[in-house]
Amino acid sequence: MEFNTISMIGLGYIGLPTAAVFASRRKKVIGVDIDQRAVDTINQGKIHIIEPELDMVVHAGVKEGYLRATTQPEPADAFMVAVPTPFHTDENGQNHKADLSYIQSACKAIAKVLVPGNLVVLESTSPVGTTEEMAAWLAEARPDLTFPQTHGEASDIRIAHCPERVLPGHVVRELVENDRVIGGMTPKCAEVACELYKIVVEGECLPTTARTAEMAKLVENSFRDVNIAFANELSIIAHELDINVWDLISLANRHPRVNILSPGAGVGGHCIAVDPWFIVAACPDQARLIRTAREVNDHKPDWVLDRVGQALEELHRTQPGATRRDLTVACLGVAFKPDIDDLRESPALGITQKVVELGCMVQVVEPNIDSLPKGLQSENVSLVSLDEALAQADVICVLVKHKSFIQMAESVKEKAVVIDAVGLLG
Ligand code: SAJ
Repeated sequence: MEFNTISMIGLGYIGLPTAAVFASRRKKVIGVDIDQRAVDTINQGKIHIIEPELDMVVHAGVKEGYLRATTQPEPADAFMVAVPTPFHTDENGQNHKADLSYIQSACKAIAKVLVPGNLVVLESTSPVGTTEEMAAWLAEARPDLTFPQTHGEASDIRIAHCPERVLPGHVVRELVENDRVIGGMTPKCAEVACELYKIVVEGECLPTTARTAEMAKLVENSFRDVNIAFANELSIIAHELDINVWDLISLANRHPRVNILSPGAGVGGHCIAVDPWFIVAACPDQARLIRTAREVNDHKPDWVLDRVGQALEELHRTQPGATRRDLTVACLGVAFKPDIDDLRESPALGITQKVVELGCMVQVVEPNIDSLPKGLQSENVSLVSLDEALAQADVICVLVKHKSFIQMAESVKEKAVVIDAVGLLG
């Protein structure tokens, strides 16, 4: 099948890089987003998100006339949907089911411009069955067209799921190099979707069913979550037993078939802490290990915070005259993982906010930001350099293993009280 025009619905962290990479292959790409500001920014050849190398690819795509953004869908040969699938929020607050309303709105929008021969691919991370649901929404909106769920290989519209699997910070490279799992509602749907992805993907395009592709994405992130939970649980056990967990893991990893991941301040980001819940929500009685891993990782920030509280209590015992405000805790790192400036869903940020509530002075050391985020703007908080923190803090709490901290590890080690959640000190 020929793909002359490709439309990307949703121009966020996945949609925009994907649209730009297709444009770099000299395909006409129409990006669609409900956010007028994002659309205007992109049409000026600029970007509204932070991702290395992306600005260059978007700028080139717009300048050469291959990439254009708009708020209203237009006819195309293929539609790719990359919209958010956050947790659902009902009257009792957030639950761990997925909110599919963004996909539903995307379907409503593209249904109007669908014509026979079109391919629609869902890229958003979704619970098993969502691609079938998407097909049902499209069919409801366009009773004049036929869809795979009723007409199989003979349908007018082809439908597939191809989950994104790129690492934030390396998106542009991984979009091209990674293998892709491509699940069709029928084998023909998968075949046509593989043809689309082969325009940009240098890795392998692996055809399967839509349900397997949906589950593959959830399983990839659950695999990581379960393994990080193992490391986090070990760190708590080792602390109880007075064993250095970093030594322990590096020794155990000398076994040829053991590869324990790194304990940390918790699991952040937008994917690994979210996706496993979609499996738990679907099979609550069966997904016991996956649920427990989530709980272990979610508990880790509280454990780190308890250690800060204990360190402060200890200081009060040795300095009976000191008030809380006389004590300073430095939090090293608030990003959700090393060497990025992304603070969203960051356990380090959550811990730091709770340290502020302990009433002490708080110094935030985060070399990747120039000002404190809203949640940390309080009179007892300041953004300082590592040198300042090392000179002034009573307690140093290492929350993210940024490269610049590793270079200063020896100086951090000299501090009397260090709570090292990430193994900076080895
Ligand atoms: N972390 C640890 N210990 C480790 C590794 C990570 O505590 O040994 C923590 C990090 O500090 C961070 C969190 O886990 O807080 C997640 O970081 P990450 O770098 O492992 O993953 P993300 O969220 O940036 O990206 C993941 C990737 N998934 C996998 O590696 C299976 C990426 O490929 C996915 O595309 C992305 O989620 C997504 O969109 O689902």
